[in-house]
Amino acid sequence: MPTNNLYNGLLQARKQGQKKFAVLIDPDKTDPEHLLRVIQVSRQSETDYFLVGGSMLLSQTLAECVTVIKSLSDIPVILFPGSPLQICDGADALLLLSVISSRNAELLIGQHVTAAPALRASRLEIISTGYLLIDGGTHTTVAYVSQSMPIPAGSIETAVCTAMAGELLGLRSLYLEAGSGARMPVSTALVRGVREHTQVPLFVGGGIRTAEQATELCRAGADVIVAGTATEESTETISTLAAAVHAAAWVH
Ligand code: 1GP
Repeated sequence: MPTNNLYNGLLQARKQGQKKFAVLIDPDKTDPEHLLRVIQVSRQSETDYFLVGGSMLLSQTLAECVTVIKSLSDIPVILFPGSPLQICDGADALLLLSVISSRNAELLIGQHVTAAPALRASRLEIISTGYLLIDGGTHTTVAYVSQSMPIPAGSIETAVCTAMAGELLGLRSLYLEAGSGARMPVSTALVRGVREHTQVPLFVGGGIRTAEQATELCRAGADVIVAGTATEESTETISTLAAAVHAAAWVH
């Protein structure tokens, strides 16, 4: 029977105002040498989670990537699947993403139906997650693949109502996503709005590159900061972002 350890850890951190940092690893965008370096720097900087997955994976290296990470570190691995094909029992948990900002039935419930038997049979801890795509100033792969329009960056009410609906439907976490490589991350005003109206753990990702951005997003109410592109470009960014996130513990 899968445990609830990872989710309970998120709840506890949120309650205590601690902030978590996750490095997103897209198996297509890393080679063995780079992966080893990412793992090494992540361990040194006490990165809290690895998220593994991508909107669209070309290579068949997901399972191998997870195996390498697990063999070299104790950092929990959370699958961040772009499709039901990205399920792998070697990981610790899986964010079961429902793209609640879209009206694309396949990504709201269709693919979940397809994946349900495999998820049930797996040992993965499943964390149902309301995934909100927010306009980050660029056309992103996730918008194309999900065939959905992002919520306009300035439409805070729409994002807040969508997040509230996701929570009311029973989704156990929320993810505000500007898209990989976004020009601008989700705004602090939007994060603050969602935080004020919801209770579940809040992930924020897409276009986060600097310590200042990470700090501000944490102060606005993000519980977990996710970074991918910036860490692919420079592994040193992992240390910078992890330090900023961990220093942004929030008393509220
Ligand atoms: C995770 O898609 C993001 O939410 C990652 O975005 O690659 O821009 O960091 P970046």
